[in-house]
Amino acid sequence: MKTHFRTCPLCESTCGLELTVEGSTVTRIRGDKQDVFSRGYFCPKGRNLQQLHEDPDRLRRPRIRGRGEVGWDEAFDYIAQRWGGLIGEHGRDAVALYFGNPTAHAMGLFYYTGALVGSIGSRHVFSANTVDSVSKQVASGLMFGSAYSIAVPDIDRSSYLMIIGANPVVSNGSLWTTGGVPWRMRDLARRGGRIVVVDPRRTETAKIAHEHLAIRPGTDVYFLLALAHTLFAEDLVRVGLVEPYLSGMAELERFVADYSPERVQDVCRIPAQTIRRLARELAAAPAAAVYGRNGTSIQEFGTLCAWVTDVLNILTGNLDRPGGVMFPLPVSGGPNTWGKPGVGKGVRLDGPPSAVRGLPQVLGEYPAATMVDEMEAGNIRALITVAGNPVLSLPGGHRLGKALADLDLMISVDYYLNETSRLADVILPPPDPLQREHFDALLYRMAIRHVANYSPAVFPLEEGAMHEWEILSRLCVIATGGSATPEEFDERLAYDQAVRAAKSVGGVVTAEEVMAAVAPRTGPARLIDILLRSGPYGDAFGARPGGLSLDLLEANPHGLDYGPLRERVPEVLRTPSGKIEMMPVELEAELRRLVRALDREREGILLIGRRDVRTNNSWMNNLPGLARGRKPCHLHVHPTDAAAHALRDGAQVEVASKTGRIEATVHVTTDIMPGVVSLPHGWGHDEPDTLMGVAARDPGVNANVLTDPGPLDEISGNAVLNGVPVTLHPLPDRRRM
Ligand SMILES: Nc1nc2c(c(=O)[nH]1)N[C@H]1C(S)=C(S)[C@@H](COP(=O)(O)OP(=O)(O)OC[C@H]3O[C@@H](n4cnc5c(=O)[nH]c(N)nc54)[C@H](O)[C@@H]3O)O[C@H]1N2
Ligand SMILES: Nc1nc2c(c(=O)[nH]1)N[C@H]1C(S)=C(S)[C@@H](COP(=O)(O)OP(=O)(O)OC[C@H]3O[C@@H](n4cnc5c(=O)[nH]c(N)nc54)[C@H](O)[C@@H]3O)O[C@H]1N2
Ligand code: SF4
Ligand SMILES: [Mo]
Repeated sequence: MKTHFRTCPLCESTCGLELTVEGSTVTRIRGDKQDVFSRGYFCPKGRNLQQLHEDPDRLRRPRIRGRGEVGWDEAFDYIAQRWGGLIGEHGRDAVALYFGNPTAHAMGLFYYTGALVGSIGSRHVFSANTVDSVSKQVASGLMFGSAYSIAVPDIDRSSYLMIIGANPVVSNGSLWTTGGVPWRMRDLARRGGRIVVVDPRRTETAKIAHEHLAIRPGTDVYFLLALAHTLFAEDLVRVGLVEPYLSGMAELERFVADYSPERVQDVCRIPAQTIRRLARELAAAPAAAVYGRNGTSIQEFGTLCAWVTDVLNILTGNLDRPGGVMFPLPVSGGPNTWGKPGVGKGVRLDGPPSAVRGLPQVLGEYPAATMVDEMEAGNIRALITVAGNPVLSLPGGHRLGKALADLDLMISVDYYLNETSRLADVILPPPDPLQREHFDALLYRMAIRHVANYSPAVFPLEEGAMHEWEILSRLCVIATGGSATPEEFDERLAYDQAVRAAKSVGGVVTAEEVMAAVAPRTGPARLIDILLRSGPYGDAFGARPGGLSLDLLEANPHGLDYGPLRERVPEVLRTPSGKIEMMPVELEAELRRLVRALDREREGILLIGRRDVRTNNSWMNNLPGLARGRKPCHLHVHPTDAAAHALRDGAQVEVASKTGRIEATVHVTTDIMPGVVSLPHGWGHDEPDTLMGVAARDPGVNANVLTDPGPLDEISGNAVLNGVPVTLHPLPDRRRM
């Protein structure tokens, strides 16, 4: 019997887990009480991690459509044979890449997907980020200069938390790495702090908050602007120490002057006096944070919501203040620790336009919503998906399914034969999380303490398995037409990083010395070691003895904690002006769009999403331990709307939108506000030729049949998946037929 400690890789919370292992079996998983960050907190997904390891449906060998399971060499030979002809005939841009959410959670994916983009050389790069966070990243990029300059609520020292369009009690936090947000919220309340939730649904988070305000979907930006308006109107603006670094205050004040609480109250459905009271509370709190996520990110005005959220944090003196929102100084570095402090190039929002809709590449990617347009037009002939399930995740998923079936070549790097990978010519399955090392390089950039934790693999690779970084390296080798081995490829990647690391530690070592210092490590662990040692707490490859290195982390299985967040303005800024841009000129067109939309007709029923503590987007529905006790994929409807449509609890309903229709079971509840219905995404496990037996027993329906790839948060290209107009039509009750 052996005990292993490791960080859970399933969501952004990065909880420490304690695994009891007997032979090749995990007999128990619980929270690691000694974990420096999560201190024992964990959730049902982490508890069932071993079921992923054991899942008989999880693919262990590559598959070629029509041939079934094959060896790795046969799979890569097949790809190599098809590749040359395809690129020769149609060029590199005919290949698209789609990276899913788990690429943010695995070292082998995080680093080697970048290499894949470079090796393939196609401009058609897509990811789940454009149905998720890109709007927030664009706003942060414009204001602070880098897409990863995300100011996170310093919850442990806060006295007031306003959560708008997020459900962290279920999601465990997003763009906000907390190591257990529910217990930190409870601590905040116990200290006498206040939590306010603004959400169309009385969520699990709203239920533990002091106050819940139901808001009409898609109108958040007006509500937030009215808060800003009140701060100016009532002379409550106190920006604090960031004052010398602010630009655009006068223009901002002029703009928000038009958005009085009285002007927006009917639009948002929140009374003017409540908005005024909230503004006063925010201003009066010793330390407060306004935090928004998916409800405000994946909607029509996602970028503007994120912008005005941070504007409020600035106006109340809470940006860069303990207990307000702060910028982490991440252990493995990031765009706001690299390069010259205090100034930078900002972010690029005007990459080359897409062919069909003329949408610009933003932060190096096109909106995933438009991938289907380019496929239908024949501009994309091949697709590589890595850790993604776009058929269930992207708007108009069913239309995408048809387009995928018509591609000349499709490759999926994935665990499962699911709704997307069933359409692939080749599936390349990676080893499960327990067979690989783990380090959250990306998520620590948004963590509320300066923590670091490294987890070696629990089990060796299963026979016949291949490391994910090696799978991606072999694809890179094929794409570059090179004769290099994956090991040589990895060597080059590490050397490039060593060159940058040598520079960033101020030339005390050469790249060759960096490579020697991190030997004999290879693969992602070597890349992490280079980043850690050249990072803000690193040992600079020996020049700063006692500093951080992977060796040091291996000796500390519960992680290391370098303390709470610290003030970082102005050094954190990477804007060309060296200022915090409160009124970025790039937002002009969006602000005009916002002004036009204010007087729009706002009747009818709007669809929003929902998450469950026992699901993880589309992909963990095959684990029996999570299927048990999971809330079903039902449509939540308010009693008023149910009565108006002659719907009873348990009835069948047809939900129709501009793009499609689905049938669902109704759950009547006062937890949802009138005029809004909610359906979770990531369901619809009844497609033919999939291999997910447990998920198929309770398949649910694909909510993204109803969402529309057309409308976008225009500046960022973020999809609009919340606030989708739908109609309801009762169906005959199947159970009684
Ligand atoms: N258990 C579980 N955890 C997860 C995931 C999961 O699938 N399951 N997914 C992970 C991923 S990929 C992410 S990105 C995060 C997301 O993390 P969160 O954003 O915290 O999670 P959501 O449940 O999407 O929360 C969005 C909230 O916005 C509300 N909402 C919808 N439309 C609007 C609107 O127009 N205005 C306002 N104010 N609110 C609105 C919804 O009712 C919902 O409560 O969660 C992560 N964690
Ligand atoms: N209507 C609606 N749609 C939404 C959302 C919403 O709130 N409402 N949320 C959006 C959000 S926030 C997100 S992030 C996207 C998610 O969109 P996607 O990332 O496309 O979908 P996932 O369901 O996360 O699928 C992950 C895939 O990766 C595989 N996988 C898991 N781990 C690994 C791994 O380590 N390696 C490899 N190679 N494969 C792995 C799984 O089997 C699965 O096929 O969905 C978006 N779609
Ligand atoms: S909250 Fe997230 S990181 Fe923690 S155990 Fe659950 S899935 Fe894993
Ligand atoms: Mo996400």
